[in-house]
Amino acid sequence: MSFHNLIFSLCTACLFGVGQAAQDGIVRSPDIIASDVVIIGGGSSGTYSAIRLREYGRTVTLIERELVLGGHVNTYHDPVTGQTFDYGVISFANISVVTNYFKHFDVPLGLVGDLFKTNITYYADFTTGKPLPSSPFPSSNATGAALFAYEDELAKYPFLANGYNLPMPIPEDLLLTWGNFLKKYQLEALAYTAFSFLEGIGNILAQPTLYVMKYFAQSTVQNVLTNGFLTTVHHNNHELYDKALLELGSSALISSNVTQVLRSHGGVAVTVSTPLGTKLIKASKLLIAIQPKLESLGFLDLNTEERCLFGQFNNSYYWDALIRNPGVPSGVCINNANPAAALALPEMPGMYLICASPIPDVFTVYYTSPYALSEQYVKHDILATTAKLVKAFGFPAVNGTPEFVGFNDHRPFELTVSTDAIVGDFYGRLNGLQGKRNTWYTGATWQAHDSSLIWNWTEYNILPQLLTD
Ligand SMILES: Cc1cc2nc3c(=O)[nH]c(=O)nc-3n(C[C@@H](O)[C@@H](O)[C@H](O)COP(=O)(O)OP(=O)(O)OC[C@H]3O[C@@H](n4cnc5c(N)ncnc54)[C@H](O)[C@@H]3O)c2cc1C
Ligand SMILES: *[C@@H]1O[C@H](CO)[C@@H](O)[C@H](O)[C@H]1NC(C)=O
Ligand SMILES: *[C@@H]1O[C@H](CO)[C@@H](O)[C@H](O)[C@H]1NC(C)=O
Ligand SMILES: *[C@@H]1O[C@H](CO)[C@@H](O)[C@H](O)[C@H]1NC(C)=O
Ligand SMILES: *[C@@H]1O[C@H](CO)[C@@H](O)[C@H](O)[C@H]1NC(C)=O
Ligand SMILES: *[C@@H]1O[C@H](CO)[C@@H](O)[C@H](O)[C@H]1NC(C)=O
Ligand SMILES: *[C@@H]1O[C@H](CO)[C@@H](O)[C@H](O)[C@H]1NC(C)=O
Repeated sequence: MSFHNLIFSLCTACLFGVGQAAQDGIVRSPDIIASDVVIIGGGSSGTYSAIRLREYGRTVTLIERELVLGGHVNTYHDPVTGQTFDYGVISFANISVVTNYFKHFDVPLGLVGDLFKTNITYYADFTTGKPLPSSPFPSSNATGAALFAYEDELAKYPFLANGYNLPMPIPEDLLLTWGNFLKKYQLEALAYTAFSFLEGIGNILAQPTLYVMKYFAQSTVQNVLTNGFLTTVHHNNHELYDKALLELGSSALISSNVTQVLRSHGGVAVTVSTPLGTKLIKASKLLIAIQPKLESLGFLDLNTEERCLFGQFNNSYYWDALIRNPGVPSGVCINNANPAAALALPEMPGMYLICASPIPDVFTVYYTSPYALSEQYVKHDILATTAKLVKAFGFPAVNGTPEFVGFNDHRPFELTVSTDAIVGDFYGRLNGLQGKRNTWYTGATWQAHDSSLIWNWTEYNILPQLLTD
């Protein structure tokens, strides 16, 4: 055993010892951590909040159940070429909150451009695999015109830019299904663009317009029209989160499970099971940065109001995957369409597309469902659908068999409530929870599935509340 190895094994033994002691139920003083703010969830909103609060001189403890921070960010590291690319969160808006954040970690941003380097786009009915003779969707000119008209509609609801501060009564149009809204304003030409940019929400035409407009925000429409989306120059969004984890050091507890949260007038006490044993965090404020589905909050001392509100959320499902050797030729992208369906949008559950990635032989797949499906089912459906496409297109045989080299289940994705609940001021009551019982909330449920807008909303609406004494 070399000297280096000896040191390592001593450290391991030492760390192990701490874990053992804690498992015996002895919480000694070093295992009590005092912080100004304790944050549950180290994804997009929780990591941003932790970094910014520290810049403002507050002490934080960030708790993340996975081994890494980043939530829906999935960066693939190709073992063959050493290249990286993103297939989870990819794009950001060019706004100061975003550019300052990336600059802080010295992660350069550039335009997304032709990220996926696809050179041939096909359309097919994924239920049969059959190629369509041409795109069943409107021309880009018609789409552009519809997007401009949509911006005029969006401008009627400026309050949508900041959380869910909805006026009462709720404007009727926001309660229409997205399908009926598109029909009413003759905006059908943008249906496919919205479908492809707002993935993960099940059957988009059935969603209340409120949710689609929150997701398809002004900044997104602008970036679609101008190709203005940013991404990391190194095609490695995870770099930001890896650097954030380093900066947070012992303030971040990763691979850790919250087992209990007790809130009182004095503050919050959070018990966490970590790989180094049980820790008790005592903080003045709690920031919940995970999506508040009731079943995800088993650790929390919920009161009747919280239980009643969180219990009303339903959610959609969203998966991304990488397949090596699917049998699709390099550079090819196949989009799912159904000319027989309304606006040619395919019914979900199903795949949005299978598309070449920057790594030869590796293809990306995105999949959604309005209801729960098992990992086994989704994987099987992806492989079966891909095989149908390969056969129907008559692609030449390739070496190797299809193999998943990435697969992520992003549930729960979009949290929604019924239109009756929306009309009944659900969101007014939900916002009323902010600051009650020393607890604040951030993340997609409170703004939208858009990291740029989550950071912007957190910066200007939530952090100021956490910074007051
Ligand atoms: C495939 C995909 C692609 C996307 N692409 C883009 C894009 O290109 N641009 C864009 O702006 N947005 C994109 N989004 C949306 C994304 O920005 C948002 O979904 C964002 O991640 C939401 O942030 P959040 O903090 O609410 O949740 P998350 O980022 O999901 O963070 C929640 C974190 O909490 C952790 N956690 C959960 N439960 C617990 C627990 N009990 N204890 C401790 N930790 C817990 C999770 O592991 C996770 O890290 C994409 C989303 C997906 C799924
Ligand atoms: C972002 O916008 C600024 C102007 O606000 C511009 O100077 C800059 O070039 C943009 N960034 C990128 C990568 O396009
Ligand atoms: C689309 O718009 C461009 C410029 O706005 C124009 O030159 C072109 O002819 C249009 N194409 C169609 C099919 O209308
Ligand atoms: C956290 O929970 C997961 C799933 O139940 C479990 O596998 C893991 O060991 C737990 N980790 C700790 C540190 O308690
Ligand atoms: C498309 O790109 C791939 C590599 O990215 C290349 O192998 C293929 O020849 C290209 N096909 C065409 C028709 O340009
Ligand atoms: C959630 O939505 C799905 C799809 O519409 C539906 O099947 C399911 O019953 C809903 N669940 C709840 C709790 O409302
Ligand atoms: C960011 O937040 C500010 C302050 O609330 C708001 O004025 C601005 O419109 C937001 N930016 C975007 C792109 O939504």
